[in-house]
Amino acid sequence: WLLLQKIVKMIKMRSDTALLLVDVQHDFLPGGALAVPQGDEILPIIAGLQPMFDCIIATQDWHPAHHGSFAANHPGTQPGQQIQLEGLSQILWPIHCVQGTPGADFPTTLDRSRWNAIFQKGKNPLVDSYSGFFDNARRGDTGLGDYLKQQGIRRVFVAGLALDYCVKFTAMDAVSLGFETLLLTDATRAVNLQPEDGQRALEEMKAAGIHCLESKDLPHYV
Ligand code: VGL
Ligand code: ZN
Repeated sequence: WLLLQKIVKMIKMRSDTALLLVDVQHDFLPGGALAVPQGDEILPIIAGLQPMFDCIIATQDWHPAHHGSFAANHPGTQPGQQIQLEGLSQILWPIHCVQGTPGADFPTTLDRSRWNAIFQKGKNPLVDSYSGFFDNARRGDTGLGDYLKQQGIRRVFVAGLALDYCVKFTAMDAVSLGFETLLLTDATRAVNLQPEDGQRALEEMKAAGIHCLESKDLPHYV
């Protein structure tokens, strides 16, 4: 038992490190309103990652029913179409992650008791919010950046859904705020409205200084 404890301790990340779980919610999983293909494959991987981290933060897409990113709120439009929303280019989505609905909740297979905080985003109906830090206009701030700094976090590992939207935007904001940012490529999946979107997101992230790795390589980053 002591030996086991020792091994578990050995694979703990340093205390300046956090795991950021982006929008791991029912509506982004198979069967959900905005299902990400193979999104469920990341669940056992995340479950395996969690014990290595003492600081785990989840983000939660949390829209009012009248949110401007929903095609249903713009008569005559379809999901996937692009519009201008308050001067910003906006892709229209199916109704998803409405506050208080089961689709906005987290799967019970994830041990939420080990999460230090949940940051909700997308509450302002006039602007979408892909990133866990700022809205797409970069005006609204969820407080996640200040929270991480207060906790002494300097390095973040990012996982979740979807790679080409909320994961990319969250990781890009993290690196822009000065956090060493690493993407766990096996613990994310892309929507791929266009077939290459996921691949393009990876390239953009690498160009911004985000390091990409697989979970199996985490022991090299303790
Ligand atoms: C997301 C589209 C709309 C995401 C959220 O979590 O990637 N994508 N809202
Ligand atoms: Zn959303």
